[in-house]
Amino acid sequence: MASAFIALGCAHSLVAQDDFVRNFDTTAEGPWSDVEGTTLSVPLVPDGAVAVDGTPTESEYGGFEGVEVVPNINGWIQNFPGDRTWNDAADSSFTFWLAHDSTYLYVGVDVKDDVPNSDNTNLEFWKDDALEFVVDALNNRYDNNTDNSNEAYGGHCYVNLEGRFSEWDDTGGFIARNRWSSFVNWTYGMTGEIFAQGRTVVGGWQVEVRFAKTLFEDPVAGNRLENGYVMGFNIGMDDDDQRGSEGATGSGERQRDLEVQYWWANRSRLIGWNEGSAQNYTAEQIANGETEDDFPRRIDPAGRLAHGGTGEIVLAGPENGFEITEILLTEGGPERTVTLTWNSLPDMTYLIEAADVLDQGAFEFTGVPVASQGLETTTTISAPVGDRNQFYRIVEAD
Ligand SMILES: [Ca+2]
Ligand SMILES: [Ca+2]
Ligand SMILES: [Ca+2]
Ligand SMILES: [Ca+2]
Repeated sequence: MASAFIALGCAHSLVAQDDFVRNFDTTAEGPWSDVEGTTLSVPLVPDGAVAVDGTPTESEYGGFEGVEVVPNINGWIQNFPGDRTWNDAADSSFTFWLAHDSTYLYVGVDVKDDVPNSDNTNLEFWKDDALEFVVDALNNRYDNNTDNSNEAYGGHCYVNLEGRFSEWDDTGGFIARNRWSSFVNWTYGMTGEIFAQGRTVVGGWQVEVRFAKTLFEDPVAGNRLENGYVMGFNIGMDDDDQRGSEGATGSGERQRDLEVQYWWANRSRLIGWNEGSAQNYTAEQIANGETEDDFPRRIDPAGRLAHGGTGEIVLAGPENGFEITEILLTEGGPERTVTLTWNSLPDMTYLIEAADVLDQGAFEFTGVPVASQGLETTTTISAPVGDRNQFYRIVEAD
């Protein structure tokens, strides 16, 4: 009786997961639309520290804490194809790491996937096991479609599980279509502006991608990917489990090769906000959020490829390291307080420690742990009264 009951339970949960990806509310807010949760600080690492060899290690990526994306936990699920299907994290989920050096932006990805497969051509890598990227290089957050906006810098592209690039003609060695960083005369390869290396591993596959910063730097705008520059960035996943009819090796039991497509970020965006409407506003008006009154803001299920749906990455500079940036002593009444501000990482918890003398062994925890408030965190604690020194240090708790 016990084993029959367990078998029934398993069958039921498989059906439930398929229902979940088909009934997923593509307009709902969630971790994918949380602004703080979809803002990541990208560590600056020494030139050449990342080996693009298909094996991402945490140390290569400057201690960046890998971001895991799972469809039913925090990934936004595309409402296509109609018979989309997903079982569990072992069927498809991924963890990604980001880092940059003086020349390149790096993305390392570890993918859980039960059936690694790529049997379509570069232009159709979305029908294979592939990563998708959307880059909003100037972070204008337009409500556009990067499949037809032919971005001058950035845009939409795919990298398959072998590390091959959607916009490149592997045979001819030239750009296959001009919709990705179309103002840049880029090449793909070990010495090119784009290079990636992938390999299958037990339970899935791993890829590392290297993008030259020049792909995203507009000489007219003068943006440089350094020292805290903020850029729109999104990463998505396509799963082909060799059961479709579109590639060379599928079994044909499904019509589509694509079983599920999901994204790390899909933020709400100003519907209709585009290059044309931006000309009616000054940079100051945009910065002050005056556009919020003139355009409705929501998540657009059909707009997953828009700039406005992307998350944001902050290209940390050497001065964006972990340090206390401000100390403020407030006196008055019987109480004295000190307000500390420091550069923080999202999702981190911090401990404030204090000492009477500047001696590493003298520091003691002052009280309650402080949850990160994003890329900058501030907290106020009581300070000792009287004419004496007090030293503070901030410690990462996890
Ligand atoms: Ca590596
Ligand atoms: Ca799979
Ligand atoms: Ca395929
Ligand atoms: Ca697969």
